[in-house]
Amino acid sequence: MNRAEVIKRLRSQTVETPSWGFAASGTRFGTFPQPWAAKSLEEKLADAGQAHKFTGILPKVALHIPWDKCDDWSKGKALAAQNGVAIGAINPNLFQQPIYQYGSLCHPEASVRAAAQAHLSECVDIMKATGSDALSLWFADGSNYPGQDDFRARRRRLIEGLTTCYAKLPANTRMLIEYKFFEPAFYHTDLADWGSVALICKRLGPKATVLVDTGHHPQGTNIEWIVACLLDEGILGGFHFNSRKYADDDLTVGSINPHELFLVYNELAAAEEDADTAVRACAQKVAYMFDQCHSYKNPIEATIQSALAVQEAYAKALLVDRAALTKARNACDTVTAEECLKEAYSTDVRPILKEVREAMGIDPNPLTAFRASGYAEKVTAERIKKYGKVASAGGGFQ
Ligand code: AFD
Ligand code: MN
Ligand code: MN
Repeated sequence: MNRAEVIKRLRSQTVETPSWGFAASGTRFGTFPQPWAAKSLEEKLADAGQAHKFTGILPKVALHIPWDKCDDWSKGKALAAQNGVAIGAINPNLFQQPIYQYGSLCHPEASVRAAAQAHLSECVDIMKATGSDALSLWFADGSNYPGQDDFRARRRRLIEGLTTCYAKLPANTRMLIEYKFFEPAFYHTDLADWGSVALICKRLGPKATVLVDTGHHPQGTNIEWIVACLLDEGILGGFHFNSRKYADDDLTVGSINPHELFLVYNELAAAEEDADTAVRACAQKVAYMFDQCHSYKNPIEATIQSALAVQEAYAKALLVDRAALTKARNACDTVTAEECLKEAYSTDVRPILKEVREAMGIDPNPLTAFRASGYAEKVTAERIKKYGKVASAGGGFQ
């Protein structure tokens, strides 16, 4: 791909930020004081606006309901616009209320499933009010012990509930169904892997797609292969990008294994050029999103770091010599094929990214520029004044 085309692709790259990524976060062992953290939707949108202002590639913000509930969504949309961003995917919360202890759509009790369905309908209404084109679904449903519940009965209940929700999706929208192999359930999770979601998506129809959260796989899983399979089936809906060392750590994407991120982008870049129009269409519609928590970092700085990481990965993936790679693969020339990827991965893409940012009117060093802006210090002082010294939350070993 020539330099001009690479620059054109990089200028069109976008990733959605998670509203919850700007709020305070912690673990089940406690939440430490994060005085810079956003609490209100207003503050989250302001912080997301800063991340977009300094990177130019983060124009939309995914919301989590009820955390981000707004009594007038025309005001919510206007608030987003005032900060230079727009509302993105809507994430229902079917995992925090006590009634969901034994599941939501999979729950044995019809009244609990009805409550979950009502919440999904509420989120569909919010999609209509905000113009969101994606319902991002993660179910914590699962069990902790052998025999606790009937796997197939749960699966039937889940399919029934998703079928009902699917029928309510507004035109030109879709559901992104996320899988996760464990946590909070420890014995089984009802949507545990890409296959369990893909089978259900195929039953539901073309508006149902698979969401790949890069922290949701067992150690050593070949995520780039999963991405290739989902692209080939035309059911890859999107990503929740983050990094992990051991589990669903929600660390800054690219911080632990940037090579894996490059290999994922390599599959995406290849699919964007695929001869199969359905594969190309799927690749071009992928919803790129972060899903990260930053208890040790200023969330805006961490989000800027994340944007730089995905820009770097995509730039390198675009530099792969696809013709040489295909020729080497067809000749079973393993070393040459491998070297095609290594050549791209080892390319210093900072000069091309500098050119991209300058063309976009963005400081070539987004993190330095944000730090120099003084925004973090300003809002931290405001939030300490407004909320007082942030006490650490209860829960876990205190
Ligand atoms: C948790 C879950 C999942 C979900 C996210 C937002 O593991 O990744 O997408 O919360 O609801 O990280
Ligand atoms: Mn996720
Ligand atoms: Mn997760």
